[in-house]
Amino acid sequence: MSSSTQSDSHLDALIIGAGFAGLYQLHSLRDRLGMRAQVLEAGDGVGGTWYWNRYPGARCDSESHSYMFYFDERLVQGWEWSQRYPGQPEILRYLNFVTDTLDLRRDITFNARVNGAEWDEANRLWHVRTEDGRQISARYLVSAVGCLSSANLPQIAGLEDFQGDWYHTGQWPHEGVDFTGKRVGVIGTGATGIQAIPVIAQTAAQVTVFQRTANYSIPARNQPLTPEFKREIKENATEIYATMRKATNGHAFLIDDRLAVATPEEDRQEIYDKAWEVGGLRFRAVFKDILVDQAANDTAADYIKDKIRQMVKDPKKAEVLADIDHPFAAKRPPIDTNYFDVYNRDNVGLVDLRATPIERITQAGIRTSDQEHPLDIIVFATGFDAMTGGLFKLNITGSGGRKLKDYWYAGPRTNLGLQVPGFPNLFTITGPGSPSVLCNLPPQIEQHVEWITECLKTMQAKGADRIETTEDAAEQWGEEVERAARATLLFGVKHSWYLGANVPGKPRVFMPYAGGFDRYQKICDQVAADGYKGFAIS
Ligand code: NA7
Repeated sequence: MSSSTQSDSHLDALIIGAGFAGLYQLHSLRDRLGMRAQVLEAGDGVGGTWYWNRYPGARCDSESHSYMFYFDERLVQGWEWSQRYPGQPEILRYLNFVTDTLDLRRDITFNARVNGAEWDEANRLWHVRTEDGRQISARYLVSAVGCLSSANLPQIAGLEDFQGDWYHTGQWPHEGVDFTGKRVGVIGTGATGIQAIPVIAQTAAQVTVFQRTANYSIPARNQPLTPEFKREIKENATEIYATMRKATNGHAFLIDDRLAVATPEEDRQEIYDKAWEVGGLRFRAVFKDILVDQAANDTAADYIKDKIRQMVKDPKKAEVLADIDHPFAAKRPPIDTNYFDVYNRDNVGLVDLRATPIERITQAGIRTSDQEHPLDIIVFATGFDAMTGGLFKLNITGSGGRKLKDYWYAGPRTNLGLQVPGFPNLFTITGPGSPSVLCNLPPQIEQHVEWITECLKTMQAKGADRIETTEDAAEQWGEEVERAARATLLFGVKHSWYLGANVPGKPRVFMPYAGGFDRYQKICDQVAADGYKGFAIS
């Protein structure tokens, strides 16, 4: 069914990124549609997020049996996770297993960082260049660069003066970092900092945590998987996957159909106690009003704040850690292993940046408004230029010379997070406007890859080779994304990266679709059933 002959100088499809999304997209276009498809990958191996994020304690917050592909029986039956939450090395092994099982490596070019892509209307082709000067043309371009791939290194004066070493967690050295006997400063207490700090504290002489915004965290309760559980997963794979596809957040559990505000206090306490013991993101799912009703959310928030005060023995530290200014789970809710406990160690200090902000980095360490903190190593656990940063780095120019960065100057405009007006034949897997970071990513990636594949198959059958979403459709979808966000407590958190607030100058637009993965899929299916309504195909 290939739309090109082998002698054509261009590919049918070029995919950027060899993480979960790029691997599956390659497989489905190459092996299902018979397209000549290739992946360009900046790293020297597959893995995407899990290739770059090798910081100590890097682990997935989704349960392992839901953090995998289900589209191919060989991948389900041929793989076994060792723990409830897979660590970075195990996920990287898994993605290599996927690559080899599906024989994908031969169509991936490594060490190929894309730094330009231009649409050629006359030939209906994308011309893509890499940093080292390669040029490749393809009918379709699929971005599989992920939502959190562009590291956010804050512009703090003086970093160039620092005599020690510094690292960003999202660009961690492959050989690792030896913290033994070192004085380490960690900036950031998001999901990453909360994972890394307890591990770094095990070997460092001293860890100083620089906290700007206090954060909730739920104990992960990570543990090895029993042989019985591993067997059950394989036996019940179909049901597990069905649950993931109908769940609001793509996890292998559903949100309980009860209201925190309508539950008597004693019962509510018992429900939270049990959920705290179970641990992980399931805590968020015990009441259906936690994310939409402030009073409901307060019950969860107060419960966690009390736990923090109980866990952290030093009352001053406890107060700084429990002084959380946003609703529970309205920013990305971390889960942890020994996070709050770590503050009971003698070698872990906490600096409240709200009280004593960072003034600059010096030769010797970090100077806050009240003192200098001498350091040998600074770890920036400061997150990502989320959702749009990775796409902007590709320097994409669409039809009529339209640049993605200019077109999105006021925030991303997409239809379904899958396509952008003015950028024909470009698809963005888990792009802004899709559930993306609010969803467990593998099932969301499967859904996107399958939608794109089905769409291209339909086009092949019609003999069409150009697809572009319309301005109207993107306008309407933008309204739906905002409506969905406004219906939740997430919209009100002004310093959240969901709104782009962590990157100076970034427009404040709520980027992921908060209407639920279940609802989102129905909308995507309906669009396809209506002959790709909102997309011009020719
Ligand atoms: P996040 O969630 O963006 O967290 C970054 C942290 O760094 C957060 O605590 C920030 O504080 C802090 N930060 C950022 N810039 C600064 C400056 N300039 N000074 C002090 N503190 C700062 O990133 P993560 O890597 O933890 O997690 C990202 C996702 O990766 C996560 O959701 C998982 O899906 C995996 P703030 O809250 O902005 O005040």
